[in-house]
Amino acid sequence: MKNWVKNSVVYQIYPKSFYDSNGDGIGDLQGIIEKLDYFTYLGINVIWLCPIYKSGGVDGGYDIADYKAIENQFGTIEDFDELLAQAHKRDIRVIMDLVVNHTSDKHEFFIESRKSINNEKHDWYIWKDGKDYKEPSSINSVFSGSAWEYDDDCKQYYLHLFAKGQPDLNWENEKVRDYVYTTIKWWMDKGIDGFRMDVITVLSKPDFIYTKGGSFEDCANNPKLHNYLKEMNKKVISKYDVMTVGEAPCTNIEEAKALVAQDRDELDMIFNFDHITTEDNEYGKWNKNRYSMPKIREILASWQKGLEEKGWNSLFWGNHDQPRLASRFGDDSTKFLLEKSSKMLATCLYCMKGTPYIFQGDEIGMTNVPISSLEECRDIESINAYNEFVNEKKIYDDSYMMDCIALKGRDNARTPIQWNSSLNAGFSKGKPWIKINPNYLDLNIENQIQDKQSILQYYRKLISLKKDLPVLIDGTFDLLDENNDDLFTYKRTLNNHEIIVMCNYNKESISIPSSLIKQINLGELILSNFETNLEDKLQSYESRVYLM
Ligand code: TEU
Ligand code: CA
Repeated sequence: MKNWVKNSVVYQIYPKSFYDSNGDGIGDLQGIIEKLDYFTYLGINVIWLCPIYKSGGVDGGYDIADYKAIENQFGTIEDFDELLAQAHKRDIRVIMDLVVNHTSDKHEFFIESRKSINNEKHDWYIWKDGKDYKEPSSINSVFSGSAWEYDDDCKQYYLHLFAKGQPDLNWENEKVRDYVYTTIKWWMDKGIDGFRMDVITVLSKPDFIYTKGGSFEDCANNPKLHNYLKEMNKKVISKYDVMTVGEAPCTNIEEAKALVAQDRDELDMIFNFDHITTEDNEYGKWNKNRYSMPKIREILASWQKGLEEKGWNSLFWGNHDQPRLASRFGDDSTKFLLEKSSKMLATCLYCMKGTPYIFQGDEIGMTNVPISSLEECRDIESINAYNEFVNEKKIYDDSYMMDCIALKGRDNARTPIQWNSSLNAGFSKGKPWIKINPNYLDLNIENQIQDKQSILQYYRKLISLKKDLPVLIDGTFDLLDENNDDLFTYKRTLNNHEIIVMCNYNKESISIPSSLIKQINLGELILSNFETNLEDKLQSYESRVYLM
């Protein structure tokens, strides 16, 4: 694990919603260039760009039609080169999004592949004959419906774990792997600093998926995955000073160790989702369940311990696929509670061991956006789920499904960044591609730069603390007071340096156990989301960091 990776704080940018420089209502690369100083101001040293490649336009850029061309709406490859140079000038590294489990159906390779079963690109994808005029097996797409789609030209079905417009690549085919490695090399020779790798754990599907069927989970972490990742690392990644983080849904700690342990020569770290899927039920995320802190504490602590010796954790609450952190895990019911809970959640997670990933807008406590009709939705996942649950299976009625989409839909994370209180929150001079959260008039970056007590200013302090204190980088993690249903308390230890972090996950004030009072009285309070701290109580969503 390279030191710069361990000492990094990554900011995830969803370009389409970050900043629009040319007034077409769509965020773009020149817009990111204009805002680079903002990352320096925050203390960010790595930015992760969600896909900016030519795309089929069905899944927010995650359906790539040309891996070496920039989608027109974001700009040109020269704009990208300028962004990279300007970022590097500011000691900001740039990692890109590698989406190679599938391509767009508009990719020239798939256009070739579907022409006929004898086409030389045919087995670059996963084609199977139907069975008695039905799909080859029973497996569902993550975006509703069957994961098989029939093609009239070559009279076969192709697999798509995601949308029809996202045919899965056949990683068994060495030509596919070599093409991916040359693509990675092409981007690394341009000077990028690494990749976030999309659904990297499902590259190798087990054979029964094609005959009997199964689930998305069955496709994760199959044996050949490690061969592919070792090959990718050996042939290209290891030749560069870069970082890799694999998106790894359905991955347990043992499987994670096999992916990120240094001696495995596969990935630097992964995103696992255990702590952000605790509310799921038989209908996945489409419910109104609220999380429980003790459950999340148990999960986060087990990952801290699980990867302590071998491997390295990523630390994230949200991303472009999750609802807004402040609404989902925090309390957005009043400005005061939004501020306190946002600061507490950042403290609780980012003081743990691992690399923090901050999703754009969470540093100012952006909240879920009020969505009342399907017309306001842009995300294929929500739209398809609505049709499945309301129209096809009649599991929910319109209003219940719209409530679930308002709570858990991915559009919540994709509303434009709220820069200031001017037209369109200062995001664009044109009509934005997606609804802007009406709370931008007060909840915006400009206001929070001025306000010393803002969430933004707190994030700046937290980020600099994280980078300044070796105990927060390399210290071990141990839970304290672990059966307390209200307080999440842990310590970090490095030689004789010790940090204690205490977080109240409740709106109500909670008394501090006397055993803890004795301990913290020996320390120095170095960070809190309250200016006055009571001797024996933590106030609403109060967090404290003590240097012992
Ligand atoms: O996400 C993988 C994935 O499983 C997501 O569908 C996510 O877990 C789910 O939407 C949460 O409800 C990656 C990308 O992050 C996502 O944006 C893409 O839609 C997906 O892969 C396909 O590329
Ligand atoms: Ca634009």
